[in-house]
Amino acid sequence: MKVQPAWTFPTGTGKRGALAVLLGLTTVLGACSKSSDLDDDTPAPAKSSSTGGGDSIQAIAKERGLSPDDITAALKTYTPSGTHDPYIMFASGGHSGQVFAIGVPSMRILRSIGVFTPEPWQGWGYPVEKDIISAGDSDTTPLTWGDSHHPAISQTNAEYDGQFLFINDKANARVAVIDLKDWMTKQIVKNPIILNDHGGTMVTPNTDYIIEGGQYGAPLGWSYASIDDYQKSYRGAVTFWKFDRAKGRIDVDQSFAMELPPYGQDLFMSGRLVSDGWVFGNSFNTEMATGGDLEGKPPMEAGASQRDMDYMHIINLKAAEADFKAGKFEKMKGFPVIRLTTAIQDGLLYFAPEPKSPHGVDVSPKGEFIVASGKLDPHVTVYSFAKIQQAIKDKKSTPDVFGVPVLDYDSIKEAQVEVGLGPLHTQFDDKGYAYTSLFLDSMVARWTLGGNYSSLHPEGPWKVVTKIPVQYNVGHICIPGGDTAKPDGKYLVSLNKWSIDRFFPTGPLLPQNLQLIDISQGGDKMQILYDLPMGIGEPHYAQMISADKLKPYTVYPEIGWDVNSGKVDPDAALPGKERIERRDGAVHVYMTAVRSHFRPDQVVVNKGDKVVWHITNVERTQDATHGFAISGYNINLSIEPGRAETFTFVADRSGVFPFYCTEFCSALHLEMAGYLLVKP
Ligand code: RUQ
Ligand code: CUA
Repeated sequence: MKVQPAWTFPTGTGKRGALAVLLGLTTVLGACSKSSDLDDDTPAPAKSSSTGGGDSIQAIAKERGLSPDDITAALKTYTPSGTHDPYIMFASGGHSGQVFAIGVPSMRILRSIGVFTPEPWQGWGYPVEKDIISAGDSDTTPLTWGDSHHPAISQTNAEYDGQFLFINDKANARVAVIDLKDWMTKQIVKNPIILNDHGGTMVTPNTDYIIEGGQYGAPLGWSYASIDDYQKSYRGAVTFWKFDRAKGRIDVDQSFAMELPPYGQDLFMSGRLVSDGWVFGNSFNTEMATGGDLEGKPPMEAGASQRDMDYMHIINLKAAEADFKAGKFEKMKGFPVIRLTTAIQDGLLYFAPEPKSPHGVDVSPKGEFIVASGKLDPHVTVYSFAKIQQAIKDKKSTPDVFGVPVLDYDSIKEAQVEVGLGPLHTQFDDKGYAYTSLFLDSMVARWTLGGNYSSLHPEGPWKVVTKIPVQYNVGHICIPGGDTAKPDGKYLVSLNKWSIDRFFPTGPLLPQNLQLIDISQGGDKMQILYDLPMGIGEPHYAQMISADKLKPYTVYPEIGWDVNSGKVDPDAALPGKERIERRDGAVHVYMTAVRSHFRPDQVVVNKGDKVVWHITNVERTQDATHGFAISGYNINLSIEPGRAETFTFVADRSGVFPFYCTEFCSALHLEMAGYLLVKP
């Protein structure tokens, strides 16, 4: 299919003049270009220095079939070599198990971060971080992948602080902590009572807790119960992982869970400012459908979408924390769980009816509204936190089958906004607009918030202002700070699930399409600027932060740095002290790496020896990373400047095994090698 340029040159004015007029670019062109002499066959206006470069842009635009909109989009995203992006977006990798960092607006992929899946380029899991990855192993099965879904940047006072990044693994109910000083995963915790999660990770406004909601109802603690006993024996849960910021780790001993009905909990979101201390979550299977299609029962998805209303979960986290500290919990697999009966009795849990198979639950910047999207309802429903509090006080509720108070819908509803088909997720900007992704419509709707935001809108409150088509099947959307008290309304990224005709078909498996949209102007103006094909994973959600809030190391602070403890390893290999010694029944190798050699470059052991190998990159130069690989032993490390690593293996195969540096680090990179000799 040939694409026609949407725009042709007006006649009579000369292409260059027309282009400049259309783009309003006269001064830009004049300021940065020399006079041109390109293949323009219309008489050019007088060659003055103010319009001198127009011909070349015009010729390129013509040749490439670019419209004025294309050209403005290019100008808004082009990031000249050597300049940096003002925003960094962290996107989950879906079932690749990783996280991707992307510069915005250039949409250049800057890095992947190994999390739940071993990743050879970073040496992630070969063999050093195996213990971190395997922290979530189920009793018998080693895990080598995850389904990363929702990244969360740590917050201070309900704003991103750029210190840590958290992410969940839906497949195995794990939560990972990434330190944004070196962009490395430091910890993975496995939820001991649930097998999968979805409503994670979201953080409370000062990152006291990382929230992890479960998803599919199951007997808690990985136990067995007949599916016929679903209502009696199956449960949902939400877990509050306590974060110790000073240590940069989750403090498992201060963490707890709350038992919930088996309603298919979905996303969770923390309240903030006026709703600080409260947490909101969705559910989509209050029908408690269990499938059984072979037995003639309704299939899962039909069974789970029969009722008009499901329940938004409203949790008083402050009160739950007090109950936990008062010991009002039971231990399950050694993990504290506040039982459902306690949650009901102590007023920790309320429900709000929400139409129909809801998915996203999002809190407005100042925390006063909660927006729920029903996938099968063309509206988003907006609840007022103040009204929720009033209804709780007035006991305007009736119990559900488990006894959880269901608040009166009409008393707590603030508004319903008809946004379109398949609403999923909502983000907010700095101009009082909300944006909701529409999966079925393949659009993003911009609508006005009411309440305190009303004065910002001549259009009136709770009104759709415009919708922009995206390509195609959008899931999450991401605005810098779009889920914080301080959103920044310049860009929106639409994380589309299908890309169909957008790129050259890469076989039957196509990339995802992340589309960058300019939302800097209000009203009905939104413009798609760029398509980023993501061919290395399936991002679900992303969070974007102003780059100046990130303060990463350029090299590790000192030579011999242990990336896990965050200080110098007392047993690190150091320059001048390289050696091989036998002690405690093992061979200890102390090796340094520097351009362009390893010292020692010969290591001789006996077959069957246990080898403890310490290696330190002693470089102080930024980007002087060395790799380290031993052929035949599946050993592969990335050692950034200053970093010290230790790995252990049994030399169970005799032979001669070259080791070499895998990063093209210097002119003599190929010579950066040596031999491991294992004597029979
Ligand atoms: S969600 S399917 Cu975040 Cu829309 Cu996971
Ligand atoms: Cu070091 Cu190549």
